[in-house]
Amino acid sequence: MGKFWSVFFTLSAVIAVAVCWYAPDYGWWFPNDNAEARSTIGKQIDDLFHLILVIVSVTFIGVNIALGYVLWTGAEVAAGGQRKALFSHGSHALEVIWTIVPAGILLFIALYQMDVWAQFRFKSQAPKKMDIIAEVTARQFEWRIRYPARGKKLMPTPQPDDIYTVNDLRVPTGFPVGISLRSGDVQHSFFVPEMRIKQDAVPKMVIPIWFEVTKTGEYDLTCAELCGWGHYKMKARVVATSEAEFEQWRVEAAKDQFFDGVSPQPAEEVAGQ
Ligand SMILES: [Cu+2]
Repeated sequence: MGKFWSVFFTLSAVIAVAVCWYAPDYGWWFPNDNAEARSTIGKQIDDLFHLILVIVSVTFIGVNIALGYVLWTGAEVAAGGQRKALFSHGSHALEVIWTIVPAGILLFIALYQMDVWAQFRFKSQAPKKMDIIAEVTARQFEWRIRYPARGKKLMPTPQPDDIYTVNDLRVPTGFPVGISLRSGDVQHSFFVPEMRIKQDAVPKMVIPIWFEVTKTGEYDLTCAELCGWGHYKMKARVVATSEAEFEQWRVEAAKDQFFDGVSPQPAEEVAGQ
């Protein structure tokens, strides 16, 4: 039986690597075709993920081969082979090595990812020319979004001509856009998997985030922080369009929102109501 487990643990490493290798072809990997991120920062985050995956894979394979070897030799001893069992009472040298090596690896990862992290999180590293296009307020269990009127800047407090949507975030593509993230109640997390953007929304804090969408399309926005019974349905969409389409949408959304049911609106739109 011992030999079975030694082969099992050694092979599990091989199978895990094979799965990682083939996963992108079968769509088991990140979202999107070819697992390609839909934001500029997303590509860098994927690179970091791959680096960590390589480190973890090498460690996993090494550990499983060692485990397989120990089980194999142990099984031979148990079966009454020539080899004698070795009793160990610990090794200082080994303990120092397996403390220093992981610590060194963690330190390396911490330093290596610093640039990407700073780009995403530090104001000084964010693009200089960037529009804050909307304020997103997470609440149990929906996303409330406030946009400034066309040609205006987003103010910290609501303005009479602001445009509102629920669970529908519109963003232009091709240049960096910013969002002010808030929470109306408990802690939530703004997560757009296709773009690899994730940021906690914390009560009483306004957290700026920015990203540059590289491809037009419709993406999922979900909550990645268990925030109550309705957490599972806290889903919205991000509609990424060209800048012209975004501006057009903003004009139409404002028109709809401020239509009082009486004042002039284009005849066909009124007829279509
Ligand atoms: Cu939530």
